[in-house]
Amino acid sequence: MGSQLQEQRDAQAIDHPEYVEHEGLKAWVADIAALCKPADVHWCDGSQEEYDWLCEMMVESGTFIRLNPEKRPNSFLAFSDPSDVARVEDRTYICSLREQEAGPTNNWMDPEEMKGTLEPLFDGSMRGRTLFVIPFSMGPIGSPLSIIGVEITDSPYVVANMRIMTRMGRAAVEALGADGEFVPSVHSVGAPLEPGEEDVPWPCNPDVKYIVHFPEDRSIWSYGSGYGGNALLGKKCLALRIASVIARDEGWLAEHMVIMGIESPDGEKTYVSAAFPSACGKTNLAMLIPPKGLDDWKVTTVGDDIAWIRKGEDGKLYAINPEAGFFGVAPGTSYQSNPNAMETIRANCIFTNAALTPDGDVWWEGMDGEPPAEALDWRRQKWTPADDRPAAHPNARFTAPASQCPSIDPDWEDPKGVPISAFIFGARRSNVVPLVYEAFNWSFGVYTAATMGSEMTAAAFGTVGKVRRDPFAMLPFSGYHMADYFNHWLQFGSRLPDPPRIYQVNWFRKDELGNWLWPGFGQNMRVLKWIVDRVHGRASATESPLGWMPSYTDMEWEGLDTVPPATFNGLMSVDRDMWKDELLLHEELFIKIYDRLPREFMLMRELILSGLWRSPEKWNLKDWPEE
Ligand code: O2Y
Ligand code: MN
Repeated sequence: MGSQLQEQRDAQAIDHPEYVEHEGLKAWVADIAALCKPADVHWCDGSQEEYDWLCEMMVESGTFIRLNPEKRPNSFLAFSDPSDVARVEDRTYICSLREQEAGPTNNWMDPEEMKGTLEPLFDGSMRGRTLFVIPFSMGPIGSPLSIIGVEITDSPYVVANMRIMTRMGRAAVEALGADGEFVPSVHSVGAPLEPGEEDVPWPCNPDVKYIVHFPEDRSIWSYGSGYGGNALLGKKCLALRIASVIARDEGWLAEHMVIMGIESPDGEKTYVSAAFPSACGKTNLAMLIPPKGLDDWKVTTVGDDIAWIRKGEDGKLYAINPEAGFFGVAPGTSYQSNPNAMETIRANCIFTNAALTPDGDVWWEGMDGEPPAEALDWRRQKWTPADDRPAAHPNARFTAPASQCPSIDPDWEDPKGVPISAFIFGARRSNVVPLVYEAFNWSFGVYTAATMGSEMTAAAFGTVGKVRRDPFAMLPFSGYHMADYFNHWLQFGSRLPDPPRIYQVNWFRKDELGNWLWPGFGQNMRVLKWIVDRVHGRASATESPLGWMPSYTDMEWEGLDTVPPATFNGLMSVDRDMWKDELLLHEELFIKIYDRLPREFMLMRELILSGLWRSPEKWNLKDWPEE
C-alpha cells in the first residue's frame, strides 16, 4: 500500500513539528494521510496541554464525561458503542507470508489479499476527522530493550489512552532520530463523516472489523473498533503479537506476564514473572498486599500484563514492562480485592463502560460498599440495583498511570530491566491441579505452561466451567505458530547457564461440596514465599508425580488458621484418574499443532504418566511414601 499514492502524497502538504527528522516517518505519514483523507493532521507531542485539550474536546463531543473533580480529579468516563466492548479474536489476523508460520491457532490470510481487502476500507476512512500521529516507545525511552512504534489513528480517545499506556510524543520521536526503526501501526474507527454529518460519542464500524498483523513487515492495521486491545496498538498488537515474532528472531521472550518484586524482611529482593489467563486475578497478584503473619514481607509491581525478557551478559534474565499504564478490568476491583489498584485509580484516569453515579463518580459490580441507589449504566440508561442487568459492562476498564500505583517498584523503569529468578504459571481449576508445584526442570516447566488450561467464567468464551487450553496465556497473542513458540522457549532455556525454576499455581481448587479450599488474594503470599525460599535454596520439597511440592510444614502458616493440614493435603493431592483424563486433554491442543510440536513433549507426557502409575491412586503428601 502506498507507492501508487506518490502523487497524492506530494499534493497533500503535511506539516510536521520541526523536531521530526525521520524522512521515512514523514513519508509514511503522508502516504497514510493520502489514503485515509482526513480533514486534518495532528502530530502528538505528548504534553499535558495537548492531553487537556483532547479531553476537553471529547467532553464537548460527548465521548467523555468529566467526573466530579472532588471525587475523581482529572478523570473521565467514556461509554462505548454496545457493539464495541472487547477484543475481537475472530477478527484478528496474523498475515505471515506463509500460512504455516501463523499456525492453526491464528486466523490467517495471504498478506497481499489482506492488503487488497484493507486498502478500500482505509481509503477515505478518516474523512471529516483528524488524523493523529502518535509516536510511542514500548519500554523506557532510550532503553536498549525498548521498541518504538508510531500509531496513526482517527480516534482522540485512543490518543488519550496511549498517553497513559505508553511513553508517547516528542520524546519518542527524538529517540527515533533520523533513521531509527519503528513499527508502523494504522488505526481507523472506520466511520468517516460526510460533510455536515453529526458525529456520535463512540464512532466505530459495527459491521466490519479487522485487527491485522504483518509479521514480516512488522506492521499493524486495525479497522472498525475503538476499544482497548483492538485500538491501543502498542499493547497486544505490538508488545505481544509483533514483539513475539521479533523476540523469536532475536532470541528473547515477549510474554503475557506480570513482573513483581518480592522483598523479604531482611531486604532481599527477588523478582518473578507470572502468566495467567484472564479471570485468574493476575492484577491482584501483581499488586498483592501480604497478609497478617507475613506483613514483614513486601510485594512491588513492575508490570501488570506484559514482560519483555532477555538474557543479560551475566547469563541471568532481565525483564522490562514495556507499558507505562494499566488497562485493568474494573468490575471486581475493590479495596477488599486490590487496595493498590483502588489507590492507583483515584485520579488522572480514563474509565470506559463503568457506571456513572449521581454524584459524578464511577461505580461497578464488586466495588466496596452498597451499590448506589441509582446510576447511569454503561448503555447510558437509568439503572437501579433492582434491575436485572449489570450497571458496568463486565469488561469495563480503567486506564491508569502505573506511576500512581502505591506498590510500584522503585526500579520499574530501569532501562536494563529487573533480574528474574522464577516463572509462575497459573490457571483456574476447581480440581486436578495442585495449589503449587515446582517443575522438575526447564523442559518440564515448558510442558506445564504449554498445557495450561483454565475454567471459563464468562459465557462469551464458551461453556462456563469448561476448561479452555491457553498455553502460556499466549494463545490469542503469539504472532507465530504456537508449537514454534514452545520450541523457542525450549531453545531459549537451553542457552541459560542457570535457568530460573518454573512453578505452576492454582488458587481456585474446591472440595467435593464446591467450597474453595484456598483463601486466595493476600494469602497467596504464602505460596510466593515458598517459591522465593526455593529459589534461594532454603525451602524443602517432596517429589511428586508432577514436580516438587511443599509439605504442610514447608509453608508459613502464622496468621492463617483456616487451612489445616487436612485441607492443605486436599489442595495438593493428585488424583490418578483425573490426571489420566487431563493428559488425554493435553492431546487436544497438541494434535492441532502436531507437525511442529517439540518431540520432548511426548516423552514428558510419558514420564508424568509413568510417575502417576507408580503412585497411589490418590497421591497425597500425607500418605507418601508410606503407601
Ligand atoms: O478487551 C480488551 O480490549 C482488553 S484486553 C486486555 C487488556 C488489558 C490486559 N489484558 C488484556 C487481555 O485480554 O489479556
Ligand atoms: Mn492481558
